[in-house]
Amino acid sequence: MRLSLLAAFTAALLVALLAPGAAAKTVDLTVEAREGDCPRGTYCFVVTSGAAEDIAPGDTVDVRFVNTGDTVHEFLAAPLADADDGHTNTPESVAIAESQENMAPGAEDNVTFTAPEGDGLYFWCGVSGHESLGMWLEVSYAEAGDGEDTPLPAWLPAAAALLVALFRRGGR
Ligand SMILES: [Cu+2]
Repeated sequence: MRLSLLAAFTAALLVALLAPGAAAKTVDLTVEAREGDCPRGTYCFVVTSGAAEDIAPGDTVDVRFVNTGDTVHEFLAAPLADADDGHTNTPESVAIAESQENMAPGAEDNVTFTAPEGDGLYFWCGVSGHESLGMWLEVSYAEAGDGEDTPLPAWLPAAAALLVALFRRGGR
């Protein structure tokens, strides 16, 4: 009885360790709306904190959006596949999350959503003309198996094999 409990516990532990893909997590990002100091274009969104590259489908994405510019901006998020290829007029109708509209200079807002299935996310400013000035950002999802998984301890397979052997002997 004691052995079978131990084996069951070990089996549960193995399943937890070997299960593909870590459980959904929360990724906190700070995204700044800028009107200069941009990698491309005049305007831009820049991730100033948080690991956007770690986002995977099913994760909770918690964005702190900060308008550091001198005019109004707003934040929208959509599945990457729904973005306008030319980065000029992605329709607001494809947004899965959005900040307050026309946020004043210096204003902040928090936007939380669940990352949908697909290749990634698209963030853009919904104020007319701003997307075409460069105020957009593409975020590709983390590749499966990247990062978060806990590596297996080297002794675990041997311990599991031993326990299974003991369990089989004890069960007869
Ligand atoms: Cu804007």
